[in-house]
Amino acid sequence: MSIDYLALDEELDKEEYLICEYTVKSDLDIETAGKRIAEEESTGTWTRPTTLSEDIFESYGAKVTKAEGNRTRIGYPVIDFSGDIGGIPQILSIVAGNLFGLDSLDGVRLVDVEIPPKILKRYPGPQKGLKGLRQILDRPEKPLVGTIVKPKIGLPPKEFAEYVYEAGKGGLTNSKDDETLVDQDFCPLEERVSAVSEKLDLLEEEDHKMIHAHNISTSAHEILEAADLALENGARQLMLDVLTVGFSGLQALAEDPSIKVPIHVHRAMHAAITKDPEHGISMPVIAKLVRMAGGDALHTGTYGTGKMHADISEELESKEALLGDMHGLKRMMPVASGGLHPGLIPELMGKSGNDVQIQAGGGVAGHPEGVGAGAKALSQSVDASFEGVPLDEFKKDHPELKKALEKWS
Ligand code: RUB
Repeated sequence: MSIDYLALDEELDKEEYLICEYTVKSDLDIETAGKRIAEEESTGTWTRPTTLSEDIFESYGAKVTKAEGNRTRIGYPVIDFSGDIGGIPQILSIVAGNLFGLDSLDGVRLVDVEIPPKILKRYPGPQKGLKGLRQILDRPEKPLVGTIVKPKIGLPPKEFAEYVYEAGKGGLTNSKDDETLVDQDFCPLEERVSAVSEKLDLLEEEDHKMIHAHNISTSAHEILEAADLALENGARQLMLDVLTVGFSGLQALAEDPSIKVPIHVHRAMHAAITKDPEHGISMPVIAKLVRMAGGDALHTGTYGTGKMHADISEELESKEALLGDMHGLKRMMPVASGGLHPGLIPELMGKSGNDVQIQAGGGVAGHPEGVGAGAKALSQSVDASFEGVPLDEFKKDHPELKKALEKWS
């Protein structure tokens, strides 16, 4: 074998390679572009090192297995990821590292990653996942339906908890902190968790199961401490902003034996990485990494129905990344959120199916009759769509839904 980084058409043993697919924008032909990536991220650099032997290349060099159109597939030998430490940071430094800055490439996008069992076996993945969340909430088939307490910041703990209680009375199964709320002086974590837990206990006594995801996104060395604080005060679910915290923070939380509650994963900042169709990392890749790291529910978008930018085919792939087979890792709950209101639910559920957590902040708190009515309207819309009844029909017997549709349709 010569040292040229190309092994085109060579069928790589999928057990022995981690395979990545990239799209590339460059004046270089696609084979050369693929070769530059493979060199940079394995045994090469901009020039041939005199220290590089054929043996080293053969054992550790990445191989370009496909180069067609603007797509290249590169196989990284499993041994490049061996050793007891390294984890997801090391995987990313290899498959999504320097390559993004190579001057000869105007754009590179990591669109897919296939992680072989030899690597995956080091990751327990979700502890609860989709099935666990459904069991906790005693909701076997219907979508979970939730809210994000609004305004994003500003409510003191008591009012915050009252919002959650009203939302639960309105039929919601889930609620959560917004991604920007953590432990600010106006709503400290400890007081917030304790006030919310009291209300969730009350709802349970009234025969309604609901959980609230408390945001503990903080510096790595404080995450477990924040989790302890929340759990001591009755937290039933924790939440992390995975990209601002980092995958390692999520993994540290998910794999800690004291964490027995599900982890809701927000993706704030993802669009800086995922939005450019010619550069960055696709959301399905991030979804696979979150599943490895142990998240139980992850925001994957609203299929263009809500306020956030959407690439619908990537959203479907993200859903598959959470729900499809991943060598034994539990399935995760996809979360559809961002600009939703009751009028959008039938279209959303047409794409998401029933395995989804639907949540609305403004679409609950902005209801003309307040949070309780907003929660009812959202639940009614989910019920109607689950039963296949058009909203115009359903609203006749459901005044809260009728009011919501008058405001937002
Ligand atoms: C929801 C909200 C969430 C977005 C994030 O509030 O702002 O943070 O869901 O987007 P509202 P994504 O319901 O009032 O819009 O889920 O796409 O990551």
